[in-house]
Amino acid sequence: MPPDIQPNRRLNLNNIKQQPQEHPCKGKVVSEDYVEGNFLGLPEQGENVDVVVLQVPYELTTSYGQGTAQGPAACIAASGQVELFDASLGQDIPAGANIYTAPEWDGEGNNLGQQLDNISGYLQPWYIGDCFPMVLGGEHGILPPLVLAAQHHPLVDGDLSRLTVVQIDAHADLREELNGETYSHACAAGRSLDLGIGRLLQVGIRAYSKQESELIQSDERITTFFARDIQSTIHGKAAWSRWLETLHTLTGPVHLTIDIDGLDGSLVPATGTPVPGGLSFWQAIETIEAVFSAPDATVISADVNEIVAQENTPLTQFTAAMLATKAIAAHLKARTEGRWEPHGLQEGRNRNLRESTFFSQQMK
Ligand SMILES: [Mn+2]
Repeated sequence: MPPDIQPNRRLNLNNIKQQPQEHPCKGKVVSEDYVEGNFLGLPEQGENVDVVVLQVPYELTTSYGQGTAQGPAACIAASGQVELFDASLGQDIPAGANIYTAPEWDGEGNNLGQQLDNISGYLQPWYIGDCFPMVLGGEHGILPPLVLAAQHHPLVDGDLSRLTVVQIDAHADLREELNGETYSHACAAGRSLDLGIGRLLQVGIRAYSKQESELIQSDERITTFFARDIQSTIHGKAAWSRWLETLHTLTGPVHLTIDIDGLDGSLVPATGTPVPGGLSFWQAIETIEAVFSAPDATVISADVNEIVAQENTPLTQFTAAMLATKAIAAHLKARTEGRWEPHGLQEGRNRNLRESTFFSQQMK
């Protein structure tokens, strides 16, 4: 494809690690301030942090595919290709905000419990309410340590029953254990319920066990919109409207967790367990926009997980980068419309890891 019909490209997709290219149409460098290693290539602006991009390259229990440990970095590299203009926001990201890409989680911990504690300790300093954490994973097993960190958010205030988790996923992630591991990514939502979250809303679910099906029926904290229903050729539109209406009625603090395998497998072929029959890209976007625009809820954080670096084409990591960008744009819109306000004083960039022994204790 000749370069002169790619006017929107900020970086060449096939050379995402290279320096910014000359813009083929306008004859100038359009991203001269592009910073490699930063989400969207955005330069840093001062000490205050409005949105923090946190990377958790965690992979311990992925059952089928491999490679989630490289996912966050691949997603950040691919984000250089994402347009900064968001039509719903009506302006370019960062829209006056400071988006800070923090150093990635260092992977420390000699066993599963210590690693989960370390993830929680890495995330917790960003959950004091002065900024919006956008977490890139890493396998879905990061969700319980994230929820543990989120209890320190002022709107949760130590009472996780106030927190709603909205989950885009192919899998219910409600298993008691997988291959003997109770903190497997296949148990991420179940362990979050065990931690005490008040409500779990799931969409895109199409791979689940009998036991998970029974739990969905019996546990009134769980509301599940199955992929089969929302994609039905006859009743799909009505089911999709009900999903969006359900999101509109959200109240209190909300965390949005996006397992990219919730999207149709054709969009994210490199993720650990791609599954056919999932959400379209626009259904994922509509879900993100609906969660962030719920009038009585505050989205305190979001994650995009199970990202794997796809070779030959960056489709998987690029799709993940677009979802994370949409979440950031939707957060910035919520700020401008008064649905998100900072709590407490701005603490800047240098935040010390918090000690956690919760998961180590659980596994004793
Ligand atoms: Mn999952």
